[in-house]
Amino acid sequence: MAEHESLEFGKADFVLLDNVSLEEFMANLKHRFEKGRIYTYIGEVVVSVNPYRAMNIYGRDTIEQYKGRELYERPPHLFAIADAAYKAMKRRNKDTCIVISGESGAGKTEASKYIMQYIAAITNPNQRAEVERVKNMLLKSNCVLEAFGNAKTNRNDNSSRFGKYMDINFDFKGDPIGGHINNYLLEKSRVIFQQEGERSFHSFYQVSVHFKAVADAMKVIGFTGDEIQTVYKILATILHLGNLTFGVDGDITLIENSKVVSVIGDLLSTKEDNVEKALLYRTVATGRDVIDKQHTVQEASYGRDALAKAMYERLFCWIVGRINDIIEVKNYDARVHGKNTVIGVLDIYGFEIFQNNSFEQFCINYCNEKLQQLFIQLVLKQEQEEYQREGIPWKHIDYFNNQIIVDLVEQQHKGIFSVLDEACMNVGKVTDEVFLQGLNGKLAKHAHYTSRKLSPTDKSLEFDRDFRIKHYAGDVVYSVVGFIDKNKDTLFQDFKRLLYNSSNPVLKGMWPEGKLSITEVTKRPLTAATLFKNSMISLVENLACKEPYYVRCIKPNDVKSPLLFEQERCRHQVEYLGLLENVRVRRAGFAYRQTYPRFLQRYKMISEFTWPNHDLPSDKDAVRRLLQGCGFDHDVAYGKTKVFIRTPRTLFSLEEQRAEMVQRIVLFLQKVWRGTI
Ligand code: AOV
Ligand code: MG
Repeated sequence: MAEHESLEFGKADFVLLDNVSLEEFMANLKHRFEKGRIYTYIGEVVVSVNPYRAMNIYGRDTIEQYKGRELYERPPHLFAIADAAYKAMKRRNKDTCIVISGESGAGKTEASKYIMQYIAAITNPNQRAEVERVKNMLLKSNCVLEAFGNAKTNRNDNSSRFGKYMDINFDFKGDPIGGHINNYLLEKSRVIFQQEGERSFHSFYQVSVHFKAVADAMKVIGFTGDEIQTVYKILATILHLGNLTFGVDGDITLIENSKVVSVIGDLLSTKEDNVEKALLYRTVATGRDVIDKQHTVQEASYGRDALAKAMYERLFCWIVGRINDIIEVKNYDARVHGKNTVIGVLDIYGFEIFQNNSFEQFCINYCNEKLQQLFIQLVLKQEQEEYQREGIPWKHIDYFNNQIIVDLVEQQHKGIFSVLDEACMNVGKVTDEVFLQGLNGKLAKHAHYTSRKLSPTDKSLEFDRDFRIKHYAGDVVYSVVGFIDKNKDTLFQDFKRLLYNSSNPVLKGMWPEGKLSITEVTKRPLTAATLFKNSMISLVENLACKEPYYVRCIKPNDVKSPLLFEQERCRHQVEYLGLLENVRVRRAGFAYRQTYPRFLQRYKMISEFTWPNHDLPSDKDAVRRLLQGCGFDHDVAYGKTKVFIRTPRTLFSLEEQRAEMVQRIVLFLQKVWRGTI
């Protein structure tokens, strides 16, 4: 049984539902949400519903209740999952990971923070100073990354606009000794453009308001004063770039508000003239000559925006890099200290649909497809492997496999990313329309792709430049406008040189490739799509070789209300997350499993053969004897190390018998104390 929570709160584990139907699943989810129970298990997976209110369930006392306990011993909680991942790592010397998924605003980032806090709280019992330092930094780094990588969107006021995977390294004692952060594609276009109702990254609004908290966190982590000041200056530069406009005088392109240029020159510790030149001209190599080619107003504006985006992205990656320098494990000698193991925590940007969806949403949604695919594989694989390992036969359950959509995006030659890269490499005129034609040509018959051209009467495809993908989580209409530019992601070399030549060493250090002159730059850089695809593939490989724990987050409504459980909205998520299939797989197999010694520890008092101790050759024999005695032998399979119980009812019954015995023992002891025996 999942725990000792009263049935008044519904079923704490969906595998305990009387019938596995969508109706029952939804009724239980809703009932628990309304009773303030936001977590429910499916076996070892936690389903979480965003409460949109402060819950009093993350404090020190709660942490103590979960520490070192087994998953099923307490009401469902993130802490139990974190503890399970930690125990598995410590006991079995295995790398584990916690994968948190769900759509935008479902509660992934909050969950990842609670998990980190839990791990920090339960480790380092000896209060070693170095370990405390590491823990403090791991926690503080969150605050900095959120300031620079999160923003208000129409889906979430604190939406992650980058993907984050954090490894925490542990020594042989199980104490954190360092970490490493991998960040994935930051939505940098937000720096220059936000949809109505949205904002740029938090950092820009914190320049005067909250920046002290962020600057303090940076200081604690170990950023120097100069570094923090440079961060400010870069933010200010980007804000000023936003005010810069271009005009023409005859055939000369000029900057209309040249005062801004001098401010930028100061901020970047470089000459005003150099800034102006980089904004208005481009150095090109023609044969042996190198000439300065003047930009058109359009080119100059493009360059300015590209500079603002690139400076922010570079700043963000630099911050991550600096944090990594500081938190990375140093001087660890495995021969002395034993194996160094990790727990990885993944918190990405969730699936999202906006009024306008572009390249960024396409990448984000593809990332979610990849993770859904991983879930399908691992949750099924793990289950299958467990049965195989324990020598128990297993039965296949049908589910929607989204591999077809993953392929649609990432397949060589035929996939959308390939078509995009091909369009970008065209020698002739490269336009978004050419890309769309390429898609229509290659994917006309694909069940998950359509476009306005292919479905002219479809009302959801409003514009000629729209195409639609049937994602696992819903249909999304994307506009091809901007795909080519965003994929090429060109930043004129002149800007790189400008920043490299700054007399501010911190800024200079961020732009090492500015060292190259125009004639030395020959290689075509990888496109944004290819880089992202490669990073996703390696992320998935990395996760797949660890023992995974899952948190599946559900967003109860679109208005951030703590009271509203929008039935349809939730049902849709339950369906596309494959939660019902998850329950079925879990149940078609066995609802409950436990190692023989632990099983005995809990239930031995209900059988005369095992209480207080058994004299059978093995714990396995003892468990068999116990279950035969209760008449449950038919509902049970005996694996090599674990007993598997198929139906929850058997477990209920065992629990009832146990409760009865406990009561009898208590009464007996009371009598002994009172001296009536
Ligand atoms: P996300 O990470 O899943 O979205 P967040 O974790 O940022 O979503 O959650 C969105 C908001 O919901 C938070 O800012 C809180 O106000 C509230 N919330 C979430 N979880 C809890 C909780 N356990 N207790 C109280 N409030 C909560 V995105 O980053 O957009 O995909 O890209
Ligand atoms: Mg988030």
